[in-house]
Amino acid sequence: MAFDLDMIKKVYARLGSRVEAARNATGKPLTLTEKILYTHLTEGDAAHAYKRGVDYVDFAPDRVAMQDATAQMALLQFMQAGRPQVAVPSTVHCDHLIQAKIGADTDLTTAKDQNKEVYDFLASVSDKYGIGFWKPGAGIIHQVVLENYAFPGGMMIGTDSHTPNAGGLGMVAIGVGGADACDVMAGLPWELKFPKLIGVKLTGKLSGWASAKDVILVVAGILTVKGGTGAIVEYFGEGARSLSATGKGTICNMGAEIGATTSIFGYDEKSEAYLRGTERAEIADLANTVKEHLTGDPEVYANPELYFDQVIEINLSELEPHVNGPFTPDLAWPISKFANAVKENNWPTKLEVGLIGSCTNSSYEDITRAASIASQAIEKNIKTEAEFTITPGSELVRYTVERDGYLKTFESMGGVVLANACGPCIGQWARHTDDPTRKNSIITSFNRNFAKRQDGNPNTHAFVASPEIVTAFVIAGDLTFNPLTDSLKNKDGQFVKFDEPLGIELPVKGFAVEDAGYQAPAEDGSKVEVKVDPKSTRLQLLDPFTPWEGTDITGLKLLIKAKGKCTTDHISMAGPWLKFRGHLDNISNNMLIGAINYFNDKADTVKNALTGKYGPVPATQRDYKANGIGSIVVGDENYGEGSSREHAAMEPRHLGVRAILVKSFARIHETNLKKQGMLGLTFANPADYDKILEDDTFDIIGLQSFAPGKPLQVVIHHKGGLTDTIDVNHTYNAQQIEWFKAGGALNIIRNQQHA
Ligand code: MIC
Ligand code: SF4
Repeated sequence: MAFDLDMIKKVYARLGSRVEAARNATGKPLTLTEKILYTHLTEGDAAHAYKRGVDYVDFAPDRVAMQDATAQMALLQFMQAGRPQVAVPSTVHCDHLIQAKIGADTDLTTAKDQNKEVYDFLASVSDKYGIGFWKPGAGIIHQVVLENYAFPGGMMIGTDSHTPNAGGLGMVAIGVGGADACDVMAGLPWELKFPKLIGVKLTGKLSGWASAKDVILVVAGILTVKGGTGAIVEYFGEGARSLSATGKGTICNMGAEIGATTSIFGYDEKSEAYLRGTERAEIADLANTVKEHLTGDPEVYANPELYFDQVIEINLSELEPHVNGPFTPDLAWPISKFANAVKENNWPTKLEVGLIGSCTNSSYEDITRAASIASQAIEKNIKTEAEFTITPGSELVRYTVERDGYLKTFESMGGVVLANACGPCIGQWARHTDDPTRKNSIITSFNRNFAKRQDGNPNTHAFVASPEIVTAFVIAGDLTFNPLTDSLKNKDGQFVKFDEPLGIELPVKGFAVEDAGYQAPAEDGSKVEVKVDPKSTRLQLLDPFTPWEGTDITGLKLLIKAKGKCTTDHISMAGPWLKFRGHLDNISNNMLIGAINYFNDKADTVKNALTGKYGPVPATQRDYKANGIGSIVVGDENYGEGSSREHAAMEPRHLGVRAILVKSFARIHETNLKKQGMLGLTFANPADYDKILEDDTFDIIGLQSFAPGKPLQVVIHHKGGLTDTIDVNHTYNAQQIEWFKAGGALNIIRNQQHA
């Protein structure tokens, strides 16, 4: 049995008393989110009422999940912590490193061969430290976690920003960097600023083309990519209870795109059915005994405005399917307005490729709904115009939908089934195109659509929609087509319309699988040896970062002033670079190569203050490092949005950048910077961003009295002798200041170990 029933029993055993204590402490009825958070406080804290968005709080999560692209760094750090075994149940999932090129079988074989060294490393580290290992081909982390480990009322952290997917099954599941995972696996508490709460009340019931995906597409439009920052989004109402558990998972998954800490639904009959359907009846039985604590208090849902910081209401009965994009997931278009938007903005109307699947949308229900559209292409004799790929989320789903004939349906209308992995979603896509300089359109049922994300091509306009809408567009091959209202000409010259999609939530014959792809760790891992070849280009043991020098930091050069959107994809691109995720020095060659230089509007071209010449960002920074000179990076709003990858923080740290100064940060990235001993600072006055000039040098002042809540100063020395002194804010608490001083959180654990 993969899940840990004893652990769940322990959580449920303290649930009631923790809820009671928290009700008394706050003097109020509680949301579901609060109940779970209070249940997972480290011992002794339960009687305190926390200020949302202000107080840092220590939690003890029940589980850790890591995917292969981030697990390498997480485990390289864990190996330095000096512990014999992980302190909480943990798993590794091999999903990100499989490139989609030809089709599932060939691609998987190629991946196993090309990534052998990394897979062997992950498998042996897992074996040694007691970590469950999901082999390549087993599926995408979030789908596998939902099917096997997520449980109502639990708390999990995962080294991937879409970890919140498990919120669909009532778990507080939060994306973090590898250093955070390392702490939790080492048995240390995990801290988080007590989140604000956004309530989303769902009324009515979905029908026709509208799906769970459209709920989050609409929410993304309302809240934007920053709107969920610092908040947990809790969904409730009769509409919430009408959604399948996997539909709920889709909504929580893509909550990452609005920057939310996580999203969650309460336990209900749909959750119970899903637990039973995935062979976890014991968990359903247990959950039923504490049901009233696995949802918010009735008073809260009756008057949500009194208990949430913000409330949004959506009527599912009136919900229109949406298409979001291009280039950002929060540009939301109702399908009835989309054709016009495409024409007005001059986006390429011809659809070249449609892609369904990914961790967001690859449930049995998703596949059946998409297949019900695909089968109409065959029945109604319509030619499929665009290319079509399908990535199942897990071997369990893949095996079952193959058995039930759905993969065949896709294949017979021209679809290609890819390996159970991230593939095109993370740029692991060898897309064949005749001319990459041509503006072109693709549509996916994934979650992210930043420039270059899927195929590395800045000319690709990527849109996001539900799998059934994607499938209809693939058949039409035209983005100005509205599948709800328009007709298509079939091969017989007749005009035909699509019928509404039909889906099946859970397989009537049950799920089936031959080999789910799980490998349990050794009972006693002490004899297992983990080898890293010193000549490897893919893995490199970590050297500790140097501690703070104890003085103000002066004479810093400006590495880059980034303009506009600067996501983790801009800071540490994925795709071809994924292969270096376990080798800090090699992956540092991608540092900030996607960021746009404010002064020349170009990517990867910055002025080297030592030579006056323009060159690539990583090479320029290596030159500063070689000369013993530090630097700073300046950025705009929501810097570091997107992924949890801590490489985006470790690379600048490794190459000698001392501070990142921006208008605002995305949560995970800000924490990652702190963990690695970097200074993550924000302009007290955002307009001061405009004061930063290309030839400036910087001093960071006030570090000797670095204290929580107290701004620091940055002196900007302009060319010609003028200076500006500006206030910069930070959110470091006392503990995080210690991380900075020690040169990174890991140095503290390591020192404790050697003490
Ligand atoms: C993503 O969707 O961007 C990823 C790839 O899953 C990342 C993790 C990574 O960069 O490895 C995420 O979302 O955290
Ligand atoms: Fe993988 Fe894409 Fe999901 Fe990230 S969003 S875990 S890359 S499928």
